[in-house]
Amino acid sequence: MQKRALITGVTGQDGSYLAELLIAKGYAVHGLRRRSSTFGTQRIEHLIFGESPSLHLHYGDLSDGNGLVRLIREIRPHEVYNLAAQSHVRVSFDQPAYTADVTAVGTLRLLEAIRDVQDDTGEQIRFYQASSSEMFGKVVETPQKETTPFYPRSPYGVAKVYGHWITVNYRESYGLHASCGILFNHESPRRGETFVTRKITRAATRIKLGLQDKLFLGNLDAQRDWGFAGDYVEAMWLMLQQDEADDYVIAMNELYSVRDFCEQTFSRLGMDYRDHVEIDPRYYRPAEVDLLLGDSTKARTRLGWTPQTSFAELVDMMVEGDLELARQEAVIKGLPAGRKAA
Ligand code: NAP
Ligand code: F7E
Repeated sequence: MQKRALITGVTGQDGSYLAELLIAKGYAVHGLRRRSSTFGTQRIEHLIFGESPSLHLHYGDLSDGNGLVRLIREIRPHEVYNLAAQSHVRVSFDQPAYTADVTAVGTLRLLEAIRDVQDDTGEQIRFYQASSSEMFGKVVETPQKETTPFYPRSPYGVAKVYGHWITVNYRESYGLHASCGILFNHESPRRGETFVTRKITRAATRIKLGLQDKLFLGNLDAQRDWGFAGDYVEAMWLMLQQDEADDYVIAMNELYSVRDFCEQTFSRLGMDYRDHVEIDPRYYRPAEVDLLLGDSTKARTRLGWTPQTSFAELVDMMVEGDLELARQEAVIKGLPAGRKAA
C-alpha cells in the first residue's frame, strides 16, 4: 500500500527537501501551503509542474484549526511532518504574538486535528515536530544533547519550547506516535536569504560579480553547528520509522563562527571578507544565542543517521548556487557576467 504523508511548511527549505525524499521513497506527498499574493512555490516547482506532478498542494494555515481537521480527514495521512513556523529568530522579536500563535499554538492545533481524526478512524497517524536548538538558547551545558535543559532566548525559542513539550505531552497523554527532532542549524542553496549563511553566500557572490560592494552583518562572533538540510530531512523520516516515538538531537557536532563562515565563503571566491564586511548594529538581537554545539550520538546510534555533507562541502554548494544566480542577474543587468570570476 502506498503511504501518504502531509508536510506543513512544504514551500520552505526543509519542506522542499523532505518532499523530494518522500517522493523518491514512493510516498503520495501532500503539502500545506499558505495563500499569498505571489506563488511562493519556487523551491518545489519541479515537483508540482511537469508531466507527472508528484506533490499535491492544499491551501491551509497553522492558525486555522478547523481547516487542519478537514484536511487531515480528507488526506488520512500515515505520517504528518510539522515544518511550518515563523522561523526567523530576529523577526520573532518584532512579531512575538504572531510567532507564538503559529509556531507554538499552531503545533497544538495540528496535534488536536490528528488526535480527532485518529480517534474517529482508528488509523495511526505518526507525527514529526520540528523542534530547534534555539530552545537551548543561553546554554547550560556544552555540547547540547536530548537531556540538556532548555533556556530559550527569543520569542521564537520560547514558542518552539511550547511546541516541543506539547508534542511530548500528547505522546505521553494520548499515546500518539509523536517525535521531536531537535535540529541544529541546517542550510542549503535553498536557505532563506535573510538567514546569515545564505546572506553571506548571496552577498559574496554578488560582490564578486560587481553587483554590490558591501555586506552588512551583526554579531560575527556567534558560533553555530551548521549542517546540510538535505542530510537532516533524512533524520526526520528515520524518526517516524521507529517502533517507539522519541526525541533526537540532529547536529554535525562541529562549531564554526559567523566570522569563519565569512572567511571560508570569501576566500573560495578569491577575496578577503575584511575588505567587504561591515557591522550594522541593526542586525544585533535584543538577546543573543552565543554558541550552539550539538551532540547527536543518540540519533547516530539508534537511528543509524549519518550526515554525508561536510561544512566545506556545504559552503561550496551554497557558493556555487549563488554564483549561478549572480551570473544570471549580471546578464539581465547587461554587466559582463563572470568578468571578475576566479
Ligand atoms: P522556512 O524555510 O522558513 O520554512 C517555513 C515554512 O513554514 C514555509 O513553508 C512557510 O510558508 C511556512 N509557514 C509559515 N507560517 C505559516 C503558517 N502560519 N501556516 C502555514 N505555514 C506557514 O524554514 P526551514 O528552515 O525550512 O525550517 C523548517 C522547520 O524547522 C521550521 O519549523 C523551523 O522553525 C524549524 N527549524 C529550522 C532549522 C534550520 O536551521 N533551518 C533548525 C531547527 C528547526 P511560506 O513559504 O508561505 O513562507
Ligand atoms: O543567525 C548571527 C545571528 O538567523 C545565526 C533558524 O533556522 O537556526 C536559525 O536561527 C547567527 C545569530 O540563524 C547576522 O545573530 C550575524 O547568532 O542564520 P541565523 P539562527 O538565529 O541561529 C535555528 C536552529 C532555528 O531553529 C531557526 O529557525 O548569526 N548574525 N549577522 C546574523 N544573523 C542574521 N540572520 N543576519 C545577520 O546579518
